[in-house]
Amino acid sequence: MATQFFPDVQRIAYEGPDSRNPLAFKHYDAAAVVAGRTMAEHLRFAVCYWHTFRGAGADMFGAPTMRHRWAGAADPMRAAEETLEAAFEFFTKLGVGFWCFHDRDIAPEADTLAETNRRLDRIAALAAKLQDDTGVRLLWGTTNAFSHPRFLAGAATNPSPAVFAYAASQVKKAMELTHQLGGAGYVFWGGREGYDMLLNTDMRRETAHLARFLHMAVEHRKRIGFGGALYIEPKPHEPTKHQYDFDAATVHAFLLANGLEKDFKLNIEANHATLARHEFVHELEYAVAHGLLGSVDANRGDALLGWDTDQFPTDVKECALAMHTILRGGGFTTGGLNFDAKLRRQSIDAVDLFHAHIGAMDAFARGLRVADRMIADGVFADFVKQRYVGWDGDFGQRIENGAATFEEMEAYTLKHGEPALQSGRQEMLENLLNEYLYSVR
Ligand code: XUL
Ligand code: CO
Repeated sequence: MATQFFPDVQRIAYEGPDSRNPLAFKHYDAAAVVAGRTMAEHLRFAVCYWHTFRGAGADMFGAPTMRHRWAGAADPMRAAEETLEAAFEFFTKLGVGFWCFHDRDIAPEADTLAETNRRLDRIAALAAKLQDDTGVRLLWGTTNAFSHPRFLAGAATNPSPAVFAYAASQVKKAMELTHQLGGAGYVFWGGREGYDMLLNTDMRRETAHLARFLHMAVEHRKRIGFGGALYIEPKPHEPTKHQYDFDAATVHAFLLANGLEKDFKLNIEANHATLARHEFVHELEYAVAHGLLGSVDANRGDALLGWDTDQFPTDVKECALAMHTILRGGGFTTGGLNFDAKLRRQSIDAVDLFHAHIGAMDAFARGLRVADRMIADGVFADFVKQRYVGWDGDFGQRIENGAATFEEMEAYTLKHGEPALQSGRQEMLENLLNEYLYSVR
């Protein structure tokens, strides 16, 4: 591919931990084998199209600060094509295996649905060609049913069935394109599926409509033979005051209540977890515990700002704990680590996009190595096993298997008296984690 949009950057190489080259990997060595798989296979990095190529630094208080070379064409379709070409040049130079998009990121919306879909077909044909040329694959596709004013009161949960129908038409098309491009998954993030006030909202009806919408999506997936996974991405609030897909546990309950639990897995986003006042690893652990881990939107928030800042993940400890849970859950199958993250408003150069992704990939590569050592040594797992050892005996097993009664519990307690206490050893384990974090290179 001719270098056009990032002429100053060559393919990013792995140079090892002693390198001081900001445009090289210090830890991410795609072909290095960790626990039987290459780093590339474990981490399945994806670049997101929306922030990386369509974001330009605008915030609630100010205009865009970045002038992207690829966004300058006067004809919006030409600009869309150039953006896609720039994106594939970037994916290739960075050395990521995957990308993710929303329908409205890749092709500008036209005046009618029919014309919008024609534009999407034209861009998807170019995407298919660029995928073939580069070997970069689609991790997942999704629909933007939250930016256009028609979605001011939500999409599937809108008070109007006409808006529900519009959103369904969009998902239909975006899922078909994802299928056509060989996508490994399809994401549902309920952009405005929630409410701003309850006095104007029929919550029971709205959530029932959301379930119906998802059932219709499952039926369409079967009809077109799309074999990719379907994911729901929880988020507690923002843009609405309350989003129905609040967190992993809320979505799980919703899926179970509506007979959808076999058809959906979760796309866990770090910054959405923290907005729900959970640690990122809590959401992952919940998903793994219930067989729901699908994919991850890898980013981070800012503890002092408290909104969805979508920063690039650079906290090695957070990445290590995340990988510790992901690896113990068997690792990714269809999913991966999608950088749903954007540059800070003052990072205005194209090279900043490389710095951001290189740092994030290195942070996860270090996290992977740390997690692998933690698991291989077995110290944390042994501690947990020992902590629950009482449950492995006859008495504990009778309870776990459902054979025991409250009468038996009372008889046991009367006989054995006060239970022995044991320390949870939190500080010892925190110290140990630091040893793993700072001794592994
Ligand atoms: C919004 C968010 C979305 C989804 C896809 O907070 O995370 O970008 O990942 O719609
Ligand atoms: Co996301």
